[in-house]
Amino acid sequence: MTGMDEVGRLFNNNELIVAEVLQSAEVMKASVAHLEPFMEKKADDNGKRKILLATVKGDVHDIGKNLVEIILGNNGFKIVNLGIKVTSQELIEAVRKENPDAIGLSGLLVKSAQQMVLTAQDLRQQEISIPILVGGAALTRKFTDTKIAAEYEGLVLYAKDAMNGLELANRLAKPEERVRLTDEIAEARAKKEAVRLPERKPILERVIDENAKSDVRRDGPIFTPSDLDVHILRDYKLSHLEPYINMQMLLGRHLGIQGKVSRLLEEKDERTVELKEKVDEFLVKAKQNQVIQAHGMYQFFPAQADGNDIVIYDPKDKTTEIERFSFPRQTHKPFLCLADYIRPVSSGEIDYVGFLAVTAGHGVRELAEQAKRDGDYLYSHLIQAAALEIAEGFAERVHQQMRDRLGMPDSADMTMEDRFSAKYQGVRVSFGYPACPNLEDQEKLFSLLKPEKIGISLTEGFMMEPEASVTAMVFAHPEGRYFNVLA
Ligand code: B12
Repeated sequence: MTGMDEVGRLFNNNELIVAEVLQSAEVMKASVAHLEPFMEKKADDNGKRKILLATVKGDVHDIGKNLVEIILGNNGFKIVNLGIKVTSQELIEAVRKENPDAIGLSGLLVKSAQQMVLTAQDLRQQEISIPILVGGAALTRKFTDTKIAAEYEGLVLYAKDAMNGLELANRLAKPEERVRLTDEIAEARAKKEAVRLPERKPILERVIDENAKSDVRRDGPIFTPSDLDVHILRDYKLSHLEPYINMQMLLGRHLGIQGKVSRLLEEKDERTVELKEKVDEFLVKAKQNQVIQAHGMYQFFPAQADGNDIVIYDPKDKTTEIERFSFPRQTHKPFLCLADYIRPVSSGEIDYVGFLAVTAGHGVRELAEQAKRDGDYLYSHLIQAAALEIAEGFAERVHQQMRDRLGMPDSADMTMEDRFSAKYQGVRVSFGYPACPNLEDQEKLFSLLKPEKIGISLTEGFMMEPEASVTAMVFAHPEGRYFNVLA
């Protein structure tokens, strides 16, 4: 079996493991190099197989786009990777220069999906109509069909993951399949159009009951932090973060193991154990060579609730308003709003909220790029995936320290599993997630905490650079929990 056949087999296998594909792509490197002249020729001859890949303006998401690059690149497509934060202008220039057969657009956030609509408009204005493949965590088929495709002359295809992207790209490359694909898409969209349900009203347009109130207790004890100083945790030891890495996310979501990772490890499932060993090897290497640099910070602020707002006061005098967050309230029972977790202004008592920012992403992009150039695809993906999950683990760790400072430490028998399931007192929410969906609030958090001090910056799309970064707001309220204001 040739390397190419081997990858083909894995792609056709429903039980596919991302890591296996990447390893097999490594095995293939030699044969691909051998085939390259042929592929280039094919690309130049009929111009069918060149794809421009870009993460849209304002977005630094790299890992998803890179997976697509590796997988398509090892399947005979010539990929021109334009990188992250690519503006329409840069894309248009690249289309003119490279004359590709398709464009692949990636983005992590809802804002990036909206940016794809603008990008499609800009391309159309320049009379570009080659097919566009779009993908990203916050993107949906519906948004693609109703919003992005509506602004473009050519085909716009939604890829739910990299394998699906490959399948679509393969179909686009075959003229008769391309016609069939175009027909299928048109038919599916027409069908949906015919049975279209009335659109749900956006959250702000829904009728809001002014008197809606949750039952959250407003007069319980106040948890006062030990200080209101800025705490900076530079070069945090990876060995201290290791227990906080969620292996279900790393091995499951990022490396493609299906099922409960802890159970599979207990049962000594061969593939899971093998991959876990690879992760462990990576972590040993990362600790020795400081491959991952983890920096974090947190601070508590005096605060009060004013209706659905949370007012933040200057830590020095606890009376001067320095920031104000407005949070949406659920339009259905139990009518929760984050402001309910803080003492109201009317109580006359000062309460507290905390903010944190962490990153584990410095230098990761460069290392992943290098590994990709060396043909070490699994390592390239692993370093990015590990950095993302280390950042999330670091947020968990910092949150635990903050609970200690609030005088409400976890019980001695709390397991990491319990922490991942948020079975501690209080709640940690991140802007952009369902209880506080307004990503623009990142700007306010940045003005309060100044995560630039640990090397995190905010893009025009309100995304943090480096990619492996997390921010959060921390509440001590015993009833604090996750909820969704959009549902
Ligand atoms: C893991 C995760 C994280 C990780 C890693 C993020 C990352 N870069 O992947 C960490 C912890 C770092 C993180 C951070 C944040 N996150 Co987050 N995260 C997720 C989660 C749970 C999964 C994302 C994931 O699978 N990533 C792995 C990559 C490989 O997957 P992917 O990008 O989807 O790419 C695949 C496909 O989409 C497709 N694809 C992608 N691009 C392309 C392009 C082409 C051409 C093709 C063919 C295919 C394709 O192929 C890829 C491989 O199969 C999602 C929710 C979800 N269920 O999707 C939320 C989610 C993306 N996060 C969200 C948010 C809000 C954040 C933060 C802003 C929170 C915060 N305040 O800190 C930050 C932003 C980070 C930053 N740098 O600014 C929101 C975004 C919503 C919004 N309002 O925009 C989501 C949707 C959760 C939610 N339901 O609200 N997050």
